[in-house]
Amino acid sequence: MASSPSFPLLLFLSPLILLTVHPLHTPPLSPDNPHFRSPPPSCGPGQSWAVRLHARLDDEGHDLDELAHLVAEDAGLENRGQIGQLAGHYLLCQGADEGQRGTGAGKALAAHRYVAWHSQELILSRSKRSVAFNDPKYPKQWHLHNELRAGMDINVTGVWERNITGAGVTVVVVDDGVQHTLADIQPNYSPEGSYDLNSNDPDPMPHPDARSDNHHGTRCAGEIAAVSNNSFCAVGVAYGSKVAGIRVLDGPLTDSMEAVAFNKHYQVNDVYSCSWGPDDDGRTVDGPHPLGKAALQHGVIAGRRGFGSIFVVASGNGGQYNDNCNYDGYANSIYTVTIGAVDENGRMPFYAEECASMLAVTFSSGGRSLRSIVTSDWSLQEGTGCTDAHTGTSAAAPLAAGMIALMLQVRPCLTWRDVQHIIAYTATQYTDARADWETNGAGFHHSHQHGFGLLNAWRLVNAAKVWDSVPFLVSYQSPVLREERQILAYPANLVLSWNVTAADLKQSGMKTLEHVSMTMTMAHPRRGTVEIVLLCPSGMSSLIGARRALDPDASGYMDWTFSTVRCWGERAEGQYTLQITDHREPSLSLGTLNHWKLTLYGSSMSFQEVKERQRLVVEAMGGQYLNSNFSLPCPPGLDIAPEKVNPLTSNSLKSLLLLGCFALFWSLYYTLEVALAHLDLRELWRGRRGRAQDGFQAVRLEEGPEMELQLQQQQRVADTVAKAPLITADSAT
Ligand SMILES: *[C@@H]1O[C@H](CO)[C@@H](O)[C@H](O)[C@H]1NC(C)=O
Ligand SMILES: *[C@@H]1O[C@H](CO)[C@@H](O)[C@H](O)[C@H]1NC(C)=O
Ligand SMILES: *[C@@H]1O[C@H](CO)[C@@H](O)[C@H](O)[C@H]1NC(C)=O
Ligand SMILES: *[C@@H]1O[C@H](CO)[C@@H](O)[C@H](O)[C@H]1NC(C)=O
Ligand SMILES: *[C@@H]1O[C@H](CO)[C@@H](O)[C@H](O)[C@H]1NC(C)=O
Ligand SMILES: [Ca+2]
Ligand SMILES: [Ca+2]
Ligand SMILES: [Ca+2]
Repeated sequence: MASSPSFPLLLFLSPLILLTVHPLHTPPLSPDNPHFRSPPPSCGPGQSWAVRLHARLDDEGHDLDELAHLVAEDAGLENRGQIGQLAGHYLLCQGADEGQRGTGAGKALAAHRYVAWHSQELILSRSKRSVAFNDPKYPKQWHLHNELRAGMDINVTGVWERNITGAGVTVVVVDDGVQHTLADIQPNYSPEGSYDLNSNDPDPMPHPDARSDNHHGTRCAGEIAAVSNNSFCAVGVAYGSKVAGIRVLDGPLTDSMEAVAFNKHYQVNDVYSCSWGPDDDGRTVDGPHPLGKAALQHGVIAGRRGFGSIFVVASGNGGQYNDNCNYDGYANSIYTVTIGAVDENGRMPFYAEECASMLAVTFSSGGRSLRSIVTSDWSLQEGTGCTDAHTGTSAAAPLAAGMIALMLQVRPCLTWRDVQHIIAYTATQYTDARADWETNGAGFHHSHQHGFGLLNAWRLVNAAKVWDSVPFLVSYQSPVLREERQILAYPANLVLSWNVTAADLKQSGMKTLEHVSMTMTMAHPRRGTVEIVLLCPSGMSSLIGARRALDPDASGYMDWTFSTVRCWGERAEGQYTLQITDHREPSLSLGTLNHWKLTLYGSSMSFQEVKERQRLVVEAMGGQYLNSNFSLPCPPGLDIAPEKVNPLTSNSLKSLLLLGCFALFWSLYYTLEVALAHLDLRELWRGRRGRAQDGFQAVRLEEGPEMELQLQQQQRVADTVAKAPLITADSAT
């Protein structure tokens, strides 16, 4: 990707070096310190100076208070006394009419021998401290600022106060349309990023329908970018960003439509917010089909000038059916940011799905007595342009997309993997009875219910500000391991393992992990009773294959890929173990594990570098980098032509998509993927013969050298897939 492999360490260390010389670093005086914010009695805005005096007494034996007095006199300021409990720190004020002398005071302080450090109060943080919007529903948007339950919000107001609102970033809502004529959408609407794939025109305006439910995309768009302070409805997380719409869910969705949607205007659209997925009935195993997969991959390689499109997907609403997002190929893809939902108490709502590949959670609706999400709504049919009833993991994913827009404003060159890393480094753990928090070998906490934790806009943006791109992606693939072994009934376990040695990793240079995935083929009379646990070398366990009581399918799994993020940052080398057991009904026969394969994704980042980044992120949380005009350099990005494909001619589309995919993939990834065994290739080809009826694209894809595509699951369903928006049924709430 854009992260050049060779500029890492120096750049990476530069913030640390800067830190040591940067005056704002002095922790007690960071402008976020409450004492600094409200020093008693305060001066007028922009008229106060904070100073720290040299700790020692001077030769004449003055004490600190006397020194402060002298300093104030010399600088023409008035000493207002010590700041809070901070010995040696004083607040000095200048008169309101002395604006001219402000610069003089700064110079005097800078030159003064008693002064160790000084800073003029930031006008921005003072005058905009309390964001007071006149939008009538803003006070009800608890997910932005929760006064009832402290901490149960996305902590975004401090980011806004620093004028970080998503400016320059475009988020596209891939859904059933966006009503862009609303007062809360229109000023932020991006027609350049929009398209209507259901009607094949550039305008994604939703169409009224019999059930009056094509309001979904508009609601998601409002959560992201509803205009602030316009006396109308609500406020979006990134109200300074642009929002586009791709209308694709209002009608039958095909693989090629999905592929077009994922790359549509991908030099305009930075973040793709997808609040939908395969059926959440607790028995479906499905994901992107070959073209959709190729488009996701192409998007992270070529989108955003090569920094990679950010695909945000919802974890799914099948909680009450025991569904698990590892059976959802969008949610367990390495290319997507998978977001789950928690209610305003931080609890997992009844509808929310869990899985080992979930990155993080953010807020949405909960039980009947809990508040839902207040956002824009369409004004067609019964809509009023505003709603307080947006629900489901559908409502969570757009909040995450909005937060990512804030991150991209402060650091536009973050790659798609940087965004995932920053989420892992900053999401917060909290106490919840249902969460099975575990800390992995690299110190990251994760729970199957909450991912790495709650997204926090303040933490995300501060980390983004100091984040230097991670080294490029590398992968390792084991050979296909033929087993043909019976899956034992619980409490017995089929235990399989594979050792990844230093020599195995030498070629790719992989040191630490990101995603770990396992692709398997299994025959079983009722696959929902099988449970699969993956152990990483550290001993960290992931429930990658959860039991699903409602899944009676008798065809087992055919090359299904499970994945986990729970080993993030750990050392890649060592023994990986699978534990498979069957909580079967005694009447049924035993299943058989035919073959499996391990794939590791990671980078050449060393374990020590992971630890250093963790330290840097902790250090950045004070806000000192955001407040100063600190900035890391950004590489320029690739010059990639906007997609020239006419979605109507699907053949030319496919060729182009794949060609582009191959070219870039070869240049960037080839060396990393060489470990793929040829045996493996033949294996998969044999396995997929006879699926010609499955569609034109299959043959083409398989002939290509494209590596990832070989991981594709066999799709038994037709090209037209039912895609349900992830909203919870009102009857169920
Ligand atoms: C919102 O607009 C009002 C005027 O209607 C203005 O006084 C206020 O400062 C604005 N608030 C923000 C946060 O911009
Ligand atoms: C929330 O943001 C504020 C800055 O606005 C910061 O001081 C505070 O530490 C953040 N809280 C959490 C829990 O991150
Ligand atoms: C806030 O940011 C916007 C967009 O970057 C800019 O146009 C505006 O001048 C900024 N406002 C302040 C008060 O800095
Ligand atoms: C894998 O490594 C473990 C210890 O790390 C060792 O006990 C085991 O024998 C190894 N297995 C193989 C197949 O090399
Ligand atoms: C911020 O930038 C301005 C000019 O762009 C520069 O004069 C000033 O020294 C910088 N401040 C800090 C704290 O780096
Ligand atoms: Ca249209
Ligand atoms: Ca508004
Ligand atoms: Ca699901």
